[in-house]
Amino acid sequence: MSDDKNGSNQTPDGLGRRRFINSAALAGLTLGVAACTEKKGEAAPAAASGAAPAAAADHDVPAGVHLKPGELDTYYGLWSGGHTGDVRVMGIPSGRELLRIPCFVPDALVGWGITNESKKVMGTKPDGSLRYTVGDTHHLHASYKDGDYDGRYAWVNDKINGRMARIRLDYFVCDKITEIPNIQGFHGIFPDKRDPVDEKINYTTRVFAGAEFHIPLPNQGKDLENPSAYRALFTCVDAETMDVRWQVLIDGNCDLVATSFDGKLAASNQYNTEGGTKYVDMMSAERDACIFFNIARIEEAVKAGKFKTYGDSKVPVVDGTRKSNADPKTALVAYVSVPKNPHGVNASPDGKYFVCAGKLSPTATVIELAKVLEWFDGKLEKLDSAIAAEVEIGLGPLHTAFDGRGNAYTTLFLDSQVVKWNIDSAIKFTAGDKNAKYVVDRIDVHYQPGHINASQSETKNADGKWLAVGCKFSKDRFLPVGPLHAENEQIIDISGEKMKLIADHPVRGEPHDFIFFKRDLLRPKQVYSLDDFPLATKDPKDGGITRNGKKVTVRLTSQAPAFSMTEVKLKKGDEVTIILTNLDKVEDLTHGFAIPKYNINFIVNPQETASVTFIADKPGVFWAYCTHFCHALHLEMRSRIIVEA
Ligand code: K7E
Ligand code: CUA
Ligand code: CA
Repeated sequence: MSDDKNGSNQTPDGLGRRRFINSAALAGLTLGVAACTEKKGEAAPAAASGAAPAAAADHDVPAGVHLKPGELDTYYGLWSGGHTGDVRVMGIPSGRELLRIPCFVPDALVGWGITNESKKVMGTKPDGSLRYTVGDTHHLHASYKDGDYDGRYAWVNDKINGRMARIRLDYFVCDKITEIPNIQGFHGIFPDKRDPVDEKINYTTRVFAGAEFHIPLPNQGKDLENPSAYRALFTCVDAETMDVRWQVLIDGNCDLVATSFDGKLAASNQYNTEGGTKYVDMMSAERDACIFFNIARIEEAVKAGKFKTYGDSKVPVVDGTRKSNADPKTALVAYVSVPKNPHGVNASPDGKYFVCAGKLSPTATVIELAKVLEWFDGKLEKLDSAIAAEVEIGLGPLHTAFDGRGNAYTTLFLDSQVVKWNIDSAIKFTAGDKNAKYVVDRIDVHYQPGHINASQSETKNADGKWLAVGCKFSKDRFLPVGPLHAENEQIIDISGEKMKLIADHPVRGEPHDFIFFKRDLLRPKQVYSLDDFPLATKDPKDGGITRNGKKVTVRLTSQAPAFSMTEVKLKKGDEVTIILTNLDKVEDLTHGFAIPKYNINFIVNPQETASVTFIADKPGVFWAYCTHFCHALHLEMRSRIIVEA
C-alpha cells in the first residue's frame, strides 16, 4: 500500500483508481477502445470489498494530530445539511467531508431530481414535475440493534414540507421519503431501539417524529383565525415500509425526540405548552414540559380502535391530551414539567436518564426513566418526582452529548461554551448535597454552539473519545468571503478530564444535528449489482432504440470510454426515455450523462442503471457527453443526439 513514493495516493481506493486510469489510458490509446474496455477489469486491484481497512490501533488518532494524507478516519459522521436539504458524510476526527447525499432537494452532481428513479423517491405532481424542491434537514439518526448502530438505515427530517427521508447506509442513498399528514414543522426524529413488548425484536422498527407548529385539524380552511383550535401531533413511522403507523394528539407542541433503550418510552421536549402564536406568548410560562409516550399502550389503543382520523388522512390518531391522560394506569402519555422553553432531549448511554436542556432557563433537567415507568404503573404518586436533578449549568443550554463515563456535555448558546457536567453529582446536588461539584469543565467554543455530539454518544457503546460542536457563527475564525459566513464545526478531544479543542472546520451552511460512530459499524458497498435494476441493459447488444408512436425508449450502456451508441436519432415531439446502464465494474468508475439545452445531467455508478424522460422539443444536434471524469478519453466519451425537425 505504501510503495507509492510520492505518498499522495496511499489509500486502497486511490491507488486502485490511479493504476486503472494509467493502464487503461495507455491501453485505450494504443489498442483502441474495444481492447481498453476489456482490459480494465484486470487492471484494477480489487480493494477489500467493503471492509474498512484495519487501523493501526483500534481508534486511535493521537489527540491534536490531524490525519496525514491517505490516512483514513476512524469514525463515520452523518450530518444533516439544514436547508440545503441534504445529508453530509464526514470522516471524524479529521472533519473532512466525504459525500453529500441529496434527499429533499435536487442535486446537479448525481442528477437527484432529474432521473426518473430519484423523482419517484422525491414525489411528483401529476405533470411529472417535482412536488417540492426545498427542504430543511435538522435531525438525523440511524437504526439500532442491541443498543448500537446496525448500519442499515438513517432517517432525516424535512421541517419545511413535513417529510421523513430514509437513507440506505450500504449505498449511502436516499431510498424512501414519506410525507407526514396532519402536521407542520416536523423537527425532532428518533428511531426506537427495540420493541417494547416483543423480546426478539431487539432492533429498530419504528421512527418517531415531533412536530413543532400548531395547525387547524384538518388544515383545510377552517379555524383559520382560531389559534386555540390549532394542534400539534407526535408521529410514528414504520422503519421498513415507511408508512405512517399512528399519531398522538397532544397538548402543547413537540420539538426534539429521544427514545429509551428498552423500547418502552419515547419523549419530546415541549417549548410551546402555551400554544402561543407569537414568541412572547410562547415564552410566557415559567415551565413547559417533556412529554413521554408509552409506546405499548398507544399501540394497544390503536388496535382497540380508540382513535380518530382527520381530513383525507387515514392515519389513526389517539388522544394524548392532558385531560384524557390524567389517570396514570390508563395514560398513553405523561407530561413532566421542565423549565422554560426547553431544547433538546437526549438519552444517556446507561439507559437510565433523559436530559432536557433549559434554553431560556440556565438549567439541565435529568429525568429518571424508571420513575416515569413507575408513574405509568400507578406506583409513583407525583410525576415530578421523576426529576432526578435540575441544576444550573450556564446560559442558553441546548443539546447534550455523553461520554459513557457518567458525564454530559451541553452546548451553551449564550455563553459560547461547552460545559462538561457529571450526572451523578448533579443528582446528589439536587438531593441536597451542596458540596457535590457537578460541573467538571468548561471550554470556549467559537461561537454560539447549537448542536453537539460525541462519538457513539447515544448508544450503549458511548466511547468518550471525540466531541463535535456545531457553532452557528464563525465570525473571525476564517477568511471573510462576503456577507455569508461559513459555519464552524469544532472537534474536541474528550478522552481526558479536561476538554481539548483540536480543530476548526468551516462548513457550508446550514448543518444541524449529527451523529458519529465507529467506522466498522458500516460496510458500504462500492459497486451496485445489475440485478437490483429491473431496467438494466446487461449486454450492449440488448440496447438500442424502440419506438411506439411518439414514445421512444433508448437503451444505452456505458463502458469507459464510450457509450454503446454513438448516435441516437429522434423526431421533434417524441417523448423520450433514456435508460443508461453502466457496465463498468471497477469501483469508482462512474460516468455522467448530460444533454445540452435539455437540462439533463445525471450519473451512473458502476453496475447502476438510471433513466430520464423528456420531450424532444428542440430540433438539432445535441452532443450528449460524459460529465464524470472516467478515462483518458473522457472528453471523447460522447453520443450524438439528432432531433429531426
Ligand atoms: Cu436541532 Cu438546530 Cu433544529 Cu437545536 S435545532 S440548535
Ligand atoms: Cu465516462 Cu467520463
Ligand atoms: Ca414556553
